[in-house]
Amino acid sequence: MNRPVVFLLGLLLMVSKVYAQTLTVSGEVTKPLTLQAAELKAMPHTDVTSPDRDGKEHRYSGVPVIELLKQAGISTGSELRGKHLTKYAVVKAADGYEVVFALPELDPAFATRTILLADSVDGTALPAGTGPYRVIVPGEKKPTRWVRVVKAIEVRIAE
Ligand SMILES: Nc1nc2c(c(=O)[nH]1)N[C@H]1C(S)=C(S)[C@@H](COP(=O)(O)O)O[C@H]1N2
Ligand SMILES: [Mo]
Repeated sequence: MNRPVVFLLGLLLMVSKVYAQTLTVSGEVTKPLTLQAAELKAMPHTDVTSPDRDGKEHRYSGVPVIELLKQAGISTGSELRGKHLTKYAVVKAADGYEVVFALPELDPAFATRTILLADSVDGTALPAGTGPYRVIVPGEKKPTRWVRVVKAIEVRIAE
């Protein structure tokens, strides 16, 4: 292959790699976000331990979903009342899979568990097909909402 072609292919690979690790937070927020991997990595991380499908405990590390929503400007804590209580977050994956969380499920002023956007398990990055980001819902009896390959979080308001 000639040099310009190799260069273009390399560029395409780089762009697609960056895109694959980008997370957007959009919808009914005051500051829509497009977070690059480096920005997410730099945010304060929290650990949660939860049994996996295999029944074994694993330690997940990541950013609490509520922190991402806060950065996008949603109302939390004592401000999470009235009309704000009709808001919910839709977590969307690369394969089109989507699940919903009501805001109080995510807000530490209400919830007893931390729902995490994890980027590592037991100290290593999540494998392809699961990561770079996966939602962890500790203690939930089914892993149905443990969304793999999260691409976007969209806040909506119930009609
Ligand atoms: N992106 C995405 N995440 C997903 C799913 C899916 O189809 N796509 N399935 C869910 C369901 S129904 C289950 S049971 C768990 C399975 O998790 P595992 O692949 O780690 O066993 O992933 C959840 N997360
Ligand atoms: Mo499932």
